[in-house]
Amino acid sequence: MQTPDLFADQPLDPHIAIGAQAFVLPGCALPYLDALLPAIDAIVEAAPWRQMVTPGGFTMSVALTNCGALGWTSDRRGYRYSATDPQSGQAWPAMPAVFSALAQHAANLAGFSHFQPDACLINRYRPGTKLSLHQDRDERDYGQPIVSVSLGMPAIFLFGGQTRAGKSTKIPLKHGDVMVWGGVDRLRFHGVLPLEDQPHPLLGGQRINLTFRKAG
Ligand code: MD6
Ligand code: FE
Repeated sequence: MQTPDLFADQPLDPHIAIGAQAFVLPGCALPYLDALLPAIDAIVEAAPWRQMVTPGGFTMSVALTNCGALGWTSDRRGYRYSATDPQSGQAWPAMPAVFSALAQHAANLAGFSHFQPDACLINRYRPGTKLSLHQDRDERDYGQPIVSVSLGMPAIFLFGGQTRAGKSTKIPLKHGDVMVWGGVDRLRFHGVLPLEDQPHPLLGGQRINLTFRKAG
């Protein structure tokens, strides 16, 4: 049962609807930063940034790593989730508690309760790098949402339609913003425009994106 009057004078967690089941949660990650940034450093130490090759033979401009039980990988044979880092043969670093806590909090705010991510893809953008329009369809259950955290330099996120030809909306994302999407918006095309060089006070000349999924 809701008790509307009790919190009537408190501001709601800010959220911007960009689809029926897609939201930007501005600044949602900021309270987690003190724990989040050292945790990212530890993951990168164990599983360093690398640029992967797409099935089409192109090297991605964005560098990536993963944490959690499953990690997203790409090579000439295709895209897949793997329990091990192909570079080391070892399991990916475990998902830190602060990662899961943030992802669950954001999913709850967006109306997806009980989100339990088993994969976190970590992308690193440098000035000039971009991510072409794509769908996220390598996961088993499209009923599960995706939670995406932006850190460091700002970016323009392209939020497209259900087909590649659909019209895209440009969504500015800044340090600490979180996007959550699922349900009817789960397979929307999306991408990131080439990053401008606007160094960030904490993270310098990079944007780091954490994308949480329930992949397996
Ligand atoms: C990025 N994100 O923001 C790339 N995919 O760096 C994605 O490709 C993405 O942010 C699915 C859901 C949210 C995302
Ligand atoms: Fe994606």
